[in-house]
Amino acid sequence: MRSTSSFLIVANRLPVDRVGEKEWRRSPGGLVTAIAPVMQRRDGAWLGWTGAAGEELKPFEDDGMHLIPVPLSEREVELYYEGFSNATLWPLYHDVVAAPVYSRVLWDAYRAVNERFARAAAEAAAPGAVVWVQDYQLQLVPAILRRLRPDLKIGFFLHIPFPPVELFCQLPWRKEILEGLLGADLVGFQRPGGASNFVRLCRRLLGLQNSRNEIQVDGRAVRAEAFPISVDFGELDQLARDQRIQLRAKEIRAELGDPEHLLLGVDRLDYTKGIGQRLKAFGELLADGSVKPGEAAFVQVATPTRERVAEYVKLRGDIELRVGRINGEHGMLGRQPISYLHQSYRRDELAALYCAADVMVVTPLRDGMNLVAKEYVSCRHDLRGALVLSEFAGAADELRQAFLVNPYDIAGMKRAMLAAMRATPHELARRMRSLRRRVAGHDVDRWAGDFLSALESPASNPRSG
Ligand code: ADQ
Repeated sequence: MRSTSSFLIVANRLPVDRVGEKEWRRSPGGLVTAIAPVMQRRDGAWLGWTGAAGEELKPFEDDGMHLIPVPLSEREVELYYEGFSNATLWPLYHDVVAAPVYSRVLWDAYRAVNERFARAAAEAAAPGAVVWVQDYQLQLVPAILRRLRPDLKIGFFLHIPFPPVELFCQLPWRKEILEGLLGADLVGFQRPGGASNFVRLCRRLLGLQNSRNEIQVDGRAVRAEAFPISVDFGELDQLARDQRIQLRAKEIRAELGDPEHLLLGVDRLDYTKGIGQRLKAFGELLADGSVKPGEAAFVQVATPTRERVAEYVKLRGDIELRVGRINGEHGMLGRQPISYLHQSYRRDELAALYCAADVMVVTPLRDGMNLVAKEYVSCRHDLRGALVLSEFAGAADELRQAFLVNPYDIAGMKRAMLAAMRATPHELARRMRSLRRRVAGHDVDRWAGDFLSALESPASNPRSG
């Protein structure tokens, strides 16, 4: 087994989940779906936690990838992962839609775990290697790694939004986070707004000079730039054309009683995703008679996630209550208007759902990108299907031909859902053609390729932001 790698991904989680004692399976979720193919092509190594507290494993190979586990104790999972990452940073970076917890104990754990990841990366990287650090759990890694290994090329990509100055300034450790990120040569964001928030904060809080998207720090230039992440359009397009998927899509519709309109939501069960708001809008459409019982069915798939964080426990209860109320009021024997599935789905079953749905409802209150919107578009070679999309998802920058909504505006969402249900086939095809063109031309390969070539190009020749 090799000792060091010239290309390294550093992420909170390894890209695999355990099945049984010794077997692993590639895990679902945005980050993994996006990077695994790049990893395999470049024969690199991936460093991250296995997902089991207290587990210490040696590096291993799986699915064509070299995987290097970083251990986390039970207490670190609670303080660094559930705590600082998901109860402090996650809500703060998503417009404080839930109140962030600010606690020095959580911060200390975050710092300690970031230090461990950086040390493990420093050991695994070959001289002059390219190291690509991922996401909000590891924002201190770039600076620690640079201190240990100044020879490395270090990139960082933030998958979630980077908040405006006014919100970020709440964080008691705001300077430390900025300094952590500045250890990278290139800091990537989903939207141009994230990059400019970062540059502005470096100027304001650290007094650093910049020219456009390039910040001067310790005689180095750090670039901040947007790289909107995407999906594997070709793979999804092909999957959706598969006869079995098409048959399954028909079957799903039949199982739901062949409604005239099938609406679909697919999300992690997260309070940023606006699931309650969209169900409320749908419930009101039934209540005010705009949609007749039996005319439309709503399928909401909500993957369990972060189940030990208090806000998520509360959210689950709230959503289940809302679904129960709407079904209780508008259901008939053997037929419910909302099918709510608190489960994870296989990729082919998800593709069949996308093919079956007339209206895909993606209404986050704030979202870095939202891959579900792009997956839906990739599956609709038939040019049917409408996408209702929140203007607060990063994807809204690109998917301009969606039915764009403000998820806080319930009346507006009702109008958009109705417009999507009533649009003519001609209009749907016009919109879907344009959406597909965008995603096909800006797929996940392009995202990773753009980021890595910007990282590997000399700093004196920056790409324009
Ligand atoms: P997420 O918040 O997880 O990602 P999203 O971009 O929608 O959100 O990705 C979710 C992924 O999980 C999709 O690939 C989807 O197919 C899959 N998924 C969702 N529900 C599922 C289910 N029930 N069963 C199986 N798979 C399911 C974070 C950021 C996003 C950003 C991504 C990538 O919050 O804004 O787009 O990272 O950068």
